[in-house]
Amino acid sequence: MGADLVIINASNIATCDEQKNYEIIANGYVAVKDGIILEVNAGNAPRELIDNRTTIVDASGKTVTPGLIDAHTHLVHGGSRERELPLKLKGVPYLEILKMGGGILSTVRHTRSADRAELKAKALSSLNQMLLHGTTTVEGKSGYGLDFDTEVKCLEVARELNEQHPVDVVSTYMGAHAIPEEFKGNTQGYIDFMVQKVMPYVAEHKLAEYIDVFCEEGVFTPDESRYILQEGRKLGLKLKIHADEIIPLSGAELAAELKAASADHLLAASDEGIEAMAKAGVTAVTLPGTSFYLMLGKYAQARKMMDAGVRVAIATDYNPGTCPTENLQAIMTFACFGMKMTPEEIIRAMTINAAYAVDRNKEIGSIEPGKKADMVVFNSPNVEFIVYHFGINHVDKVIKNGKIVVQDGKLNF
Ligand code: IZC
Ligand code: ZN
Repeated sequence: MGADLVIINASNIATCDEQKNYEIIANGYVAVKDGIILEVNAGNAPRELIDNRTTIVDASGKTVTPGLIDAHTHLVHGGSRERELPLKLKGVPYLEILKMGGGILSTVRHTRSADRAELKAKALSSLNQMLLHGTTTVEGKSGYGLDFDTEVKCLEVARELNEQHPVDVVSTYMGAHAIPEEFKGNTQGYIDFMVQKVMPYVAEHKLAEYIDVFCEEGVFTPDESRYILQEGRKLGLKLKIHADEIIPLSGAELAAELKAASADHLLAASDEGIEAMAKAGVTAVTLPGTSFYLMLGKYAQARKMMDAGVRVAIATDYNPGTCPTENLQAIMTFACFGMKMTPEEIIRAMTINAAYAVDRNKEIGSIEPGKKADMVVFNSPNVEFIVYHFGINHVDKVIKNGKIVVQDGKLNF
């Protein structure tokens, strides 16, 4: 019996296989059976892999990578924030816009007033964009409802989309994204509300796998963040933290102390925090598109983190304020020029390293026998070209669980 699908003649296959030092195979093939990778190797596919029912994908002149994993997005939300552009251009800082009731709080108003169908249609359209650009697994946070009903509604929308759409959605509860207007001046009251009312429901109904906190000046302090995350852990949620995005608050140190799965942003992370993350095995999720979009003139020190032994992932941070794009390929270019990462490092950061950030490294993130057959075929002779020729979509095909779900750059499911 042959394989279900075989990719042949691939100019380059970036396997991202850790055991094989993330090898790149020139002129190779990949065989898939029952949605799982069967074989990947250099040369021609052995004859016994192919019978008259096998789908053949000719990848001459093309590059194959694992399906991209976007490990940090704010997927479900209402509205958009392009009207804040003039303020941004005048130099009003992000945290200032938030203090004025804009920013996240503006999206909270839009999200609360949107009905379920609207939220779902918008997030569905984002998932389609992600898939078209090569993303096969995405982490999605709540955090634009803040009240019980809207948070639950957004998490339920994410769950429905996970069931209905080819892209896998890993859900995170992020009620601790801002202090809602009804709790203004009463952060502790809001924390108690989350811990007593929302988090037990979210955990009991398995609406999220992770909990995340925006640990930032004017939002949640490190002590408040620690408390919220610890309460989440007691309920069985895994931990993520928005750490040291703008003001250094020792968020990286906190992530290490709590052995969080990931610490995200990290622009202002201290050297001690980076060291501590390396020791604790916390994955750094860097978000260079956000650095660009906030006009910070500063990127996370990915090179320093890698040298210190931290596993570095890269994600979009897709959200309506600080990085309104679903396109991980665009982020590759920001990562290269902003963080001085090589194209090979960038592909790993969006595949196997990102798989660690969502605790899926045993199932996805590399092209090796036994892993899920999530792969992208790029119209590109090598990985460098994808990063170099920027602002366009290089995707030819996306394969999800062994099925071709994007064909000739178009949705096919
Ligand atoms: O909507 O501004 N940083 N959360 C923390 C965001 C950015 C998203 C937003
Ligand atoms: Zn974020």
